Amino acid sequence: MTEIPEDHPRRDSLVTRHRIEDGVDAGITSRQGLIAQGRGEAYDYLLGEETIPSADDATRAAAAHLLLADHPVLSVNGNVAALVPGELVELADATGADLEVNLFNRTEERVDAIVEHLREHGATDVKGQAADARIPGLEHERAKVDADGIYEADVVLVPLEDGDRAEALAEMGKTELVVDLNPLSRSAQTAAVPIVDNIVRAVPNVTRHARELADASREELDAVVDAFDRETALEDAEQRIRDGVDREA
Ligand code: PTJ
Repeated sequence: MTEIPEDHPRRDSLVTRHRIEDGVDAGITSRQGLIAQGRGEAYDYLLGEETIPSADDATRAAAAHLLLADHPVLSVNGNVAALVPGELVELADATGADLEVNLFNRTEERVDAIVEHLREHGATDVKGQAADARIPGLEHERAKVDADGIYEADVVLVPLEDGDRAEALAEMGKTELVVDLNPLSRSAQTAAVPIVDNIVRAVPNVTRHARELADASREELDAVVDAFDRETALEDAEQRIRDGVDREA
């Protein structure tokens, strides 16, 4: 890999891109993951490559949902595993959530490689290998989930995907927290909490909020959830992308 100078104006973006390339080389990320990363980069560029205020509100609401949940699960695909493996383990620790590998382009080799990769980053228990249940109404491989994981979860964090699983999980009555840089994507549009931000900023941000809220009462957590408005968050992100400025409060 070419050395990227510390002062390169697009350094963060290039480092992130190389992490996806490394993920492909390591058998963690699918080749389609390269294309997904390119789409994400374009939206991130238009968002100003920063966490906009409404995305920060969304991460706080997501943290509150995870802390209120009986059984929260963080779903992990090949892009997410390449970009934020240690950060996901920290979020799971901060919220008591399970980690579960769930892939669109599923192969058992790639599931095993991601489970191993997460273990190398400190995870003790990673679900997704049993795949002994199915999400109703989905024909493709992403329907395969663990019976004691995503299948029975009440709150699921769903980062970077194309939307039909998001819709199917919503139909199962689960609360979905979505991370996606495209506010118009089906998954962002379906989510109870759409976090329109780069996964590399969003996951540490949810962890920070979860730690701040660790001693909050159920009433206080409910108030954080109730104060969040998903439509406003989606409109704010679209406004930032279209006009480069935030909406007036
Ligand atoms: O590992 P697998 O087999 O489960 O496959 C994972 C990918 C991501 C390849 C698969 O789910 C896919 O093809 O997704 P899509 O349809 O390309 O959708 C990815 C969405 O994530 C798009 O809306 C992108 O804008 C968004 N995205 C890409 N990179 C990031 C992102 N959102 C947040 N942070 C990113 N870094």
